[in-house]
Amino acid sequence: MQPIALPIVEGKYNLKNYEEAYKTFDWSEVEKEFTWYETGKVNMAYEAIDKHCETHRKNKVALYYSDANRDEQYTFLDLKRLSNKFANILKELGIVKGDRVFIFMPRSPELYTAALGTIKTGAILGPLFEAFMREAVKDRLADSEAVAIVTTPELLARIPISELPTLKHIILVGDADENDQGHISYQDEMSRASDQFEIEWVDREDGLVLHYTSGSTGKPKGVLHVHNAMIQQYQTAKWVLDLQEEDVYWCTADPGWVTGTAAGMFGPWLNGASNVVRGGRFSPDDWYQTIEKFNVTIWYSAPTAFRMLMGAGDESVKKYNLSTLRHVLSVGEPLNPEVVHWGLRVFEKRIHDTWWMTETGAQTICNYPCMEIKPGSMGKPVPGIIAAIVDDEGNELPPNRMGNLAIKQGWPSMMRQIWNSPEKYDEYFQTKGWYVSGDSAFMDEDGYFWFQGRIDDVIMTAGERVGPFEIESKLIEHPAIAEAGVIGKPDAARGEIIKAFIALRNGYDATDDLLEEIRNFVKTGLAAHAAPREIEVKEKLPKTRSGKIMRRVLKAWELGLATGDLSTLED
Ligand code: 6R9
Repeated sequence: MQPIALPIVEGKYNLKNYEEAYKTFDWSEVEKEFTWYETGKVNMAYEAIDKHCETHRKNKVALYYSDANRDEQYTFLDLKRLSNKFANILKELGIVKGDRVFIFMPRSPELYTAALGTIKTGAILGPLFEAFMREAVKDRLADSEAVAIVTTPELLARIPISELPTLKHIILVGDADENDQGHISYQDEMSRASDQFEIEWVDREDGLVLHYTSGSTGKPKGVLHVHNAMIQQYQTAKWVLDLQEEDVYWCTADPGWVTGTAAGMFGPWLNGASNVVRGGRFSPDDWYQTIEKFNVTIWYSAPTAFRMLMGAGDESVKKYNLSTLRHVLSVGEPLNPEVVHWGLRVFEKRIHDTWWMTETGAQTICNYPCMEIKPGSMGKPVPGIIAAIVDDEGNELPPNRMGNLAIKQGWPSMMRQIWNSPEKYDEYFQTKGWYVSGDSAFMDEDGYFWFQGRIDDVIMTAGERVGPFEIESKLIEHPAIAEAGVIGKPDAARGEIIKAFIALRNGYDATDDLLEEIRNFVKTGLAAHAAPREIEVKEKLPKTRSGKIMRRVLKAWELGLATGDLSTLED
């Protein structure tokens, strides 16, 4: 069954003819945009912010920020000066190129200032989502051997400083009390720091940002991106986001995730766009208000958010004037055709699905304004990107055959390292020059890609990527739990929810209180979004002879499917 394609809406788009561009475009065309073309050196923060201060954009608003208590705007010149100040603070602390500096705080102008200032020093930025709890924070800071962290007094307790020997500097944003003595006050230092700074010019292949993400086994892995990623982040912001001079752009993602840096900071600012950041939590009214208040023209969000807005009903959307919107996009999980049709009805706009990953560093398979959309499809490869469906040996499969979604190795924003783990990095690239994504998909006869599922056991819940192993490891730390297996259970609103199967130790009963305690144990130990929404107690869990929990069998139980080949099952 072939769904009906949504026709192109006429308009002046940056990418005018997809097929033509796909045939002729070469990444070397973009290289001239950046300083390395002349000097051999570069810096993302210069290209994103300072560069525009030498043009008509100097006094253009770079950042509109609002939350329940604040409502502020910053020009490119403001951000240049503020990030210079922050870079000076780091420099005085002795931070040098290549050091890992983490930022662990809610979205705020200070977060963006600190991120840009960090990059100006040549240090590698480690953004951490504010919801992470003590152990998740510790794993990431320890693995990367972070030397400094920018955080708030509220989050300070989640940083086990005494267990992190490399962590020398804590910079606190917000009112510190006497317990916080000995740490550095962001406000005090910013008020005295100079707003002049000599940028650390780096090589294209020097580290820029380290994003921790989940796989199906082991601890989260640090995906390293380098300054060279700007080539693709710049170009996709132009073609996919379609950013133009007058646009006001709102990406709803937090910089703790790749969407929030690549498409929430770098891509838009490289193009000199005005960026909206909304702090605080999701609420339909706040979100619609944000579009109305800032006259947002381009809006990038996620299926989970769209589904929640859809759930809030037409009445809520009708209260606001959203007529400035001209381009709407989605990323993070499959975008249901139903949501696309809802978008057509309530916004009178097509929602453009885009597919990419932390590891790809920028958008790779997308729908473009100048192209027909097939609701339910992720679209076609970005010009300059070669994508295919391959079998396990790396042979390309013909249209309509399901297989591994793969990208030809060597795209500009490709990750360059898994921190501390060259073996893990190599695992991605073992099939004939293809990067194998871990997603399964097929390509139809028109070249559109269709997502089918994850091949591994990674869970996508409310747009966030969660590794089952990390949750299982936490669960078995609980004294009542003998064994644990975690899967994603399909859920209409969240894509998947986390479901844990557990076996209890002798002497424990599966009371509601105990299950609630277990849920809280994960919530407070790892992160709220990692806590299982459902817990089912079993006598025993299905294991392989080598003792690995068979999540595949758990999933089959859950979905009422046949369990398939059980030859490796323990008994
Ligand atoms: C950018 C980002 C990556 C995983 C990816 C896939 C899922 C992302 C999707 C999608 C279906 C889309 N995913 N976009 N699935 N349709 N348009 O989300 O990065 O957090 O690393 O997640 O998300 O499974 O492999 P990340």
